[in-house]
Amino acid sequence: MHDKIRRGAAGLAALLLAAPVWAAGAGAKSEPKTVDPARDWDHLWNEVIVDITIIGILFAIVTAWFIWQARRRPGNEVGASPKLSPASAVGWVVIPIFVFLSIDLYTAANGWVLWNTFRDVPANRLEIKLEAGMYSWDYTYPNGVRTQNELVVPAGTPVVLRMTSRDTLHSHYIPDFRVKEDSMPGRITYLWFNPTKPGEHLVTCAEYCGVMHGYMAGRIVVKAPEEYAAWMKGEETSLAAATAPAAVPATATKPAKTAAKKT
Ligand SMILES: [Cu+2]
Repeated sequence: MHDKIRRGAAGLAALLLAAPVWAAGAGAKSEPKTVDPARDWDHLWNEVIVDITIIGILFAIVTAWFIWQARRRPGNEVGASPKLSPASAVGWVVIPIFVFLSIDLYTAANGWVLWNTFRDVPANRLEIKLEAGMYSWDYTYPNGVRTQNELVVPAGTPVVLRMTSRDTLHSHYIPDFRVKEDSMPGRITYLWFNPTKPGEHLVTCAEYCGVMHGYMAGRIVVKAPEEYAAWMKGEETSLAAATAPAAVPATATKPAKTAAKKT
C-alpha cells in the first residue's frame, strides 16, 4: 500500500515537473505556425474552462460521496475513523496537491507561451504609429498617411501598433483580437494582432481617461490585400495633394518681385 502511494506520488511529481516543460516544448514546436495569437488565446481559455469544469465535477462527486458516507445512521451509531500510517496520511495530503498544482502549472506554462507570442512581433509586420488623445485614436502609416478612429489594414499581414499618448493614460483594446495595451505620455508601448480575413472590429478605450472616455471608440477595417492597396493609393494621392506647395502662377510672382526690388 505504501509502495503504491510512493509510486503514485513519484509519478505525479514527474508529471508536475514535466508539464511546464512539455507545454513550453509544444509551444516552441508550433511557433512558426502560430500566427494568430487570438486563436491561441481562445484555445487556452477553453482549456481553462474544461479544466475547472472537470475539477468542479470531481469535487462535487467526492463531496457528495463523503456526505453520503457520513450520513446519520439508525441508533445514533458512533463511527470510527480508519487508522492511517504516517506515510499514507502524507500521501493523502500531498497527492491531491500535486494533482491540482500540476494542472495549474500546466495552464500557467501555456499562458507563458501565449504571452511570449503576444510580445514577439512577426518580422513581416506592418508598423503603424498610434497617438492616443482625449478623445481619439490617431494612426500614422509608414508613408505618412494618417487616419483617425479608423485603422485600415490588409488581411493576412500582422499589424504592430507603436503607441503613445499626448495627454493621459488610454488603453487601446481590440476585443476581437484579444489584445489590449496601455498608451501613455512619454513612453512607447506596442501591441500586435493578425487580421486573417476581411471584416470590421471594434476598438475601444479600456482605461478611464476623462468624461468622454465612453465615446472613445474606433474600428479596425480589414480589407483584402488588393482592396487595401487601392485604398492606400487613394490616401497617398490625397496626402500628396494636401502637402504639395500651393501652385502660384509664375506671371503673378514676377511683378511682385520687381516691385519689391524697387522699394
Ligand atoms: Cu481614452
